[in-house]
Amino acid sequence: SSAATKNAAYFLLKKHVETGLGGKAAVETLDVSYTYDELWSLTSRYAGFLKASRIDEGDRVALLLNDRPEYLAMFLATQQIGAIAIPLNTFSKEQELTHYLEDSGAKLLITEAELVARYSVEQINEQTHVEVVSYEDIPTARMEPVEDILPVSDETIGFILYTSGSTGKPKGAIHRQVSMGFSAENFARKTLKINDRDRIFSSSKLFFAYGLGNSLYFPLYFGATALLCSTKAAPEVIRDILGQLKPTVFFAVPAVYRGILEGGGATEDNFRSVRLCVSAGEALPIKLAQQWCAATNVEVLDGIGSTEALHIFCVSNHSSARESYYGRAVPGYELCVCDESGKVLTENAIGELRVKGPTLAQGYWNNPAKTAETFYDGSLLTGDRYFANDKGEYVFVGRHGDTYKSSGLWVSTLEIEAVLGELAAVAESSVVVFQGNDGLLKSKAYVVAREAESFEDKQRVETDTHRFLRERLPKYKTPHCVEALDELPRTATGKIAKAILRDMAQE
Ligand code: 3SK
Repeated sequence: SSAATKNAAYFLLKKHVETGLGGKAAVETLDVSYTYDELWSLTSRYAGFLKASRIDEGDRVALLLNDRPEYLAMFLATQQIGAIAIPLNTFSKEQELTHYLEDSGAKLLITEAELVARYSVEQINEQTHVEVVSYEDIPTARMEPVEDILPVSDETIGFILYTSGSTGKPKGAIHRQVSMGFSAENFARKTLKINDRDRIFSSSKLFFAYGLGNSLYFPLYFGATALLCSTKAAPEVIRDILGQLKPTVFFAVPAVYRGILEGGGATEDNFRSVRLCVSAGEALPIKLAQQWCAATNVEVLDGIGSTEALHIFCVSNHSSARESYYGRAVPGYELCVCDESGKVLTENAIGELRVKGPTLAQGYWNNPAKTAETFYDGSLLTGDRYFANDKGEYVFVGRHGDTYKSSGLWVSTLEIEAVLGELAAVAESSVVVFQGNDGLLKSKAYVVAREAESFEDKQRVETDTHRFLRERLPKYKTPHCVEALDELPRTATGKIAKAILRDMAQE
């Protein structure tokens, strides 16, 4: 069945205007604030602009914007008229940008002056034939608002999120409009208890699947307030946001939690308005979760999600002492651990995690081969390695490539990283698997030393760390070597760039 109420522009925005919430703040930044009425007014004018630009149902509209209220309005305008939004990473290199635009066949790229200045628009234009418009140039005051909301069905595609796997070019995960409501109901309502009194801040940006939920469809679904920041969420910016905008729910990735802790910003006073913290993107080291909770007196939930699943499907709370990364299925999701043939494994056997749930992508845009590899029989094949324990918990052993067999026994790089977390001299670490010249898989530990300036200091940290690992771990689990770096390489979404470290480790 088709209905206008199934359209995300209705259930995230117009519904609140119709039910008397129009005067409430929908979105705030350190400089501006929009009520639900004002956000609807901007959205409907943007819908008018898209129509005037000959954007029809199913057309792709790429969004290369910093986190700002106009982003929410433009995204919702695409949904309102049945177009497909493509949020793009604002740190994209020109070649990546060209790939996203070409692969998606976007007709229009909405961007902003600051970002467009980084690229050669003529070249992009020549290669992709996309029309490039900065939001600052859209004459909203003169635009005729579109009041109607297109009726959509459960299958209507709302947006495509590009994700880089370990191999090949980034792939576009195709998501339905209704999935935003399902994720809000299952994770935001049932797990996080988000409600209309919440003020939500996410240091992860809207172009990232995690940030899109945190800053767009979670707050708007509940008539809560999204708190946005158009610049990088550096610790001093976060301090201002905490002080002035007083979030109640705080979303970040582990590197941000670590940065705030190390910069001395994780205090009860700074986080007084926050009732809940959420981490995702990569595993939150247990020690970090405990330090965070002790310093701020706010619990931090650790979620596992993926672009293909849209948001978090497995969640854990290891603020209390736990030894491993474990989680329980978010309501509405079914998890199982399978072998390569798809057979469900018994308790404690390591295999691949498969996920079923209402928010899985429909597949990858233009890529039936990768779709068939990743989506099978209604399940998402995550490539991540887990075992299920006897308490119904799923214990994370590592992402694809984080586990390997040494002397015939499974080794998880996460376990080695947890041991490294005990070393006071080590601020951060990442352990990667690589193939040695002898053809065998080995691991290498990269560490960032807390106070090591000179080459000699670093060498000492490497030797001490390796000795410590040899003492604490059986031989088959001990990394082949240790290297101290000034900092760990990171992806645009804040994850440790393991692919770069794997390349560096290759002998
Ligand atoms: O990449 C992830 O780990 C992730 C986590 C939560 C929500 C969405 C994503 C993509």
